[in-house]
Amino acid sequence: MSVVDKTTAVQDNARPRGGESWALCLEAAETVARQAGVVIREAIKGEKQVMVKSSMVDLVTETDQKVEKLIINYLKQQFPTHSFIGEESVADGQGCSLTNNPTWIIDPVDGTTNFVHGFPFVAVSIGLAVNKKVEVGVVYSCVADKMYTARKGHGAFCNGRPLKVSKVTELSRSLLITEMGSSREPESMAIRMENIHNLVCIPCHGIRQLGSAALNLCSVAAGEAEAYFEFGIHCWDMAAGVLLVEEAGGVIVDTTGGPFDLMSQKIIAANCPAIATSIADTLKEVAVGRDGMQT
Ligand code: LIP
Repeated sequence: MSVVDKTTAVQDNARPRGGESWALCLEAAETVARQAGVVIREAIKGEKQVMVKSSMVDLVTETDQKVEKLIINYLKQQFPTHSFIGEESVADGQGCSLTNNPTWIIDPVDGTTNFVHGFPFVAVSIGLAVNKKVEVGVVYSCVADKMYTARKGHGAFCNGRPLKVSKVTELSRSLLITEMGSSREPESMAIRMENIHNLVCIPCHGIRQLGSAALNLCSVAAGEAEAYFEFGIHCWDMAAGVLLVEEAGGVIVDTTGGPFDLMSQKIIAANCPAIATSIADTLKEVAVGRDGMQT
């Protein structure tokens, strides 16, 4: 490939098809995440219209739906050639196929159960994937007013301060995070509990369940926990947070220890390969679906 071709190729890779720069995309995501955060903060302590989705504990509110429309309308106006995957749009029957086109992957209120109860661990999560790789990630912890941002190759930040993962390298000295998820199917519950039991008995220092995948990933990126793992979550829960962990020096793998797949509904995010491998070696697999296969 000639020098000119290589230069062109690099420039093409550096910009989505529409020619927008990553900085512009990050700025737009931050702006609309902050606007969404105002709506969530105003609603979190009020009366809510609560509905259920895949199970009695898989909740959605009118705020989730309103905030997702706000985010998509704003980004569509800025980037009309881009595609969108939103949690509540998918729940309403829209597609969930991740193509090579620049695609915004959005969870308007990550931690909806927390939101319903007024528990403040809630976030707006907005990721941008191009050629199926996340290039931009924004997670806004709107009650705490913490804006987590990352661009691939440019580091991860919280309110502008650099994020770095923990330096701990042994599972026995680790604080872990996981979730029970939104399935109460007895067999999968039993495996989840067995996984928690086996890790606690290593012993690790502790296991936390705080109800937001996006903020769990931010905790790993910020060095506040060594790892987070979960079975049964979706691309919109993970897209922004996985980039934050990677840009903060961490690793993202499948629950088997193999390569991570954003659509696989399972994840291990860790501060280092050694801890990721120790967790993968301990986990028993929980049967989950695959995003984009929704009927
Ligand atoms: C939640 C995730 C969490 C998972 C819950 C739920 P939501 O996302 O953040 O990790 O355990 O079941 O999926 O539904 O609040 O956007």
